[in-house]
Amino acid sequence: MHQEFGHPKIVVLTGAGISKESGIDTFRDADGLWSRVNLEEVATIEAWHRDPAKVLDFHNAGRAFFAGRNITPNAAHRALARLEHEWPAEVLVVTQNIDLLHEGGGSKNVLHMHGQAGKLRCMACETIADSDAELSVTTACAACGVVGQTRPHVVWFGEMPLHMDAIMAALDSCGLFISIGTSGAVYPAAGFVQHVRRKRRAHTVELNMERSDGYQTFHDGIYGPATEVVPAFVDDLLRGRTSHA
Ligand code: BJW
Repeated sequence: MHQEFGHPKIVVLTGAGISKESGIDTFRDADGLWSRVNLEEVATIEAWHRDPAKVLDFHNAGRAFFAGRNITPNAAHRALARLEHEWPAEVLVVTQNIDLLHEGGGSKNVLHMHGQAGKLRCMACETIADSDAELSVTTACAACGVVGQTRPHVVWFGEMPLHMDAIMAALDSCGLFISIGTSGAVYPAAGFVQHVRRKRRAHTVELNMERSDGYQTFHDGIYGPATEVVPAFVDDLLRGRTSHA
């Protein structure tokens, strides 16, 4: 059993909805990013090969957005940090978000499966560098000097998400899977709930503003703004007032 005195290991999958109340737009809501830009043109590996300047313009605009606002962790991020610190067994946050609000909220055990803001990667030498620099097709890699191959350290459609071995190992040993603020539209993250149910009968709960695409796969669903439902759910878990089996 992957439990510590009756407390299962927990994997929390988060998506853009958890950061919405911190001022960051989601992707697929009516006012989301994909209502304003064509994802095929800015967030696919094909787009990078076809028109890197356009992809980098999108990245630079996002970078300017973050820089111009005071974006801070909200009560949902802080509640997950509290869960990690007070739960007797391991709590891992697997986030699809590139923002660093989980870390800012105090979580230590976080994997960014779709990459991370503030990092760049060279397609020529694979060096990952901490940098928030604006990028253009004439940018040279600081490590290998190759021009035009430095890109944001994010995962586009058609690319393999990061940390998949560690994520699958955590899913295979968790007894409670919690999904927060994600539409369930993007794989492989959208398939994690089926995986944990099939593989080891973990209890599964979704917390979201509305039912996600795969809501019927979860045992339980709690709906409302993340800043309200996540702290209340964490409180209930820590006080033993909610079932995790
Ligand atoms: C609130 C709230 C509040 C609002 N409180 N909640 C055909 C079938 C199946 C799969 C495929 C297929 N063709 C291709 C694929 C694979 C493809 C895919 O899934 N496509 C689908 C669109 C069909 N996936 C990939 O290509 C991935 N790679 C891959 O699969 O590799 C192969 C592989 C195989 C086997 C194992 C492993 C790998 C890569 C996906 C890369 C995604 N990249 C992006 C962009 C990052 C770049 C950037 O940011 O610049 O990542 S896309 C975008 O979507 C971003 C997000 O992380 C991701 C998920 O979005 P998320 O977080 O769910 O946001 P939303 O907006 O969709 O939902 C927000 C939710 O919050 C909503 O439900 C709201 O209601 C809620 N909400 N306010 C609580 N206050």
